[in-house]
Amino acid sequence: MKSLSRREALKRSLIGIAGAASASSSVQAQVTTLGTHPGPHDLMTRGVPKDAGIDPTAFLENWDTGVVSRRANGQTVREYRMIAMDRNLELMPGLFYPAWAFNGQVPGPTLRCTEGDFVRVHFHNAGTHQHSIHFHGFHPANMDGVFEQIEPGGSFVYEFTAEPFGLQLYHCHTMPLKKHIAKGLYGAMIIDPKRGRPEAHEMMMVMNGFDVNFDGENEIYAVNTVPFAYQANPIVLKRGELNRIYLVNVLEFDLINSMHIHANFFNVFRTGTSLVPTEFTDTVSMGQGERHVLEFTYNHTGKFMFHAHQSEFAELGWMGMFDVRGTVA
Ligand SMILES: [Cu+2]
Repeated sequence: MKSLSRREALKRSLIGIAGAASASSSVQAQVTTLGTHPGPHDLMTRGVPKDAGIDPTAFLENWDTGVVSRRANGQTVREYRMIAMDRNLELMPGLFYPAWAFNGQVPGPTLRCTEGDFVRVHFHNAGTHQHSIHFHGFHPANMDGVFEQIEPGGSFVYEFTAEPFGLQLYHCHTMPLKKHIAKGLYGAMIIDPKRGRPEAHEMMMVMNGFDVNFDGENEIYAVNTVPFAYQANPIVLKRGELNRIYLVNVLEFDLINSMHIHANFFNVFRTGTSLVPTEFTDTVSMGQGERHVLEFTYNHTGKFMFHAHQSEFAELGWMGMFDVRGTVA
C-alpha cells in the first residue's frame, strides 16, 4: 500500500496548495473528488514557484567556472566558494520543504573546469548539522570529504587536480548519508576534456525527488528540483542544432531512475569519460550516483515530451517538454 500512501500525501499537499495559491476552484474540486487518484494533468498545471532557490530555466545553463588564476608553471587554478546552509525551498507553488542546500540552492551550483586544472573549493558550514563535500574523481584521501567532517560554523578547503574528464558528482558525505543527500546537499561538476567537445547547446539536468512528509519515500520527482518546471516553461531548442544534456541521477530512496525523449534518439557517453558514444537509444536507466552525457538533434519542429520512463515518477513531477523551433542558420 506504499504507493497509495504516497498519493494520499500528495493529494493532501495539493489541496493545501490549491488553497494557499488560490488556484481555480475547478482544480480544487477535481482533486477532492478524484479520491486517491489526483489527475496527472492537474499536477502539470501548477506552474513554477517563486522561492525554489533556483530558476529552473536559468539553471540549465548556469556554469560556475570559479575565480581563475594561473600558477607559475602555467596550470590554471579555479577557486569556488561553497556554503552549506538550512533553507526552506518552495518546490511547488505553496509547498515548502526544509532543505539543506549548497549556496542556498538545490542542486548546488554546477562547477565547471577543464581536466588538469587545479581546483580549490572553500567550504563553509553555515548549517545546523555536520557536513562535508565528497567529490567524485581522483584526489588524495584527506580530500575525500569522508573522514574530515565539518562542524556547524567550521570551514575546510578541498584541493585537487581535476581528473578524469567527464561528468562528476559532488555531495555531502555525512552520516546518515541517506538523509544528507535527500535533504539536498548535492550538485554536479563538469570536467571538460582538454580537446573539448563539439559545439552544442548544453543543459544540466539533475534528476532528484523530495520526501515532503518524511516517511522515507519520495512524494515528488523532478529534473532540477521543481516538478513539471519544463512543462510550465518548455525548453526551446533549434531544429538541426546539436544538443548536449549532462544528466545526473541523485534520486534517494528509489533504486532506479530514467530519462526518455520523444520522437528522437540520443548518443550516450557513459559518465562523460569518453568522446565516443557507447549507445544510441531513446531511454537510459540510471542508479543513484550514475551520470551520462546525452547528445541529440531534432529534425522536426514542435513540442516533444521528455520524462522518466517510470510512469509514476513522470506523473509525480519528472516530466518536461522541448519546444523545437526554426532552423539553425
Ligand atoms: Cu550533510
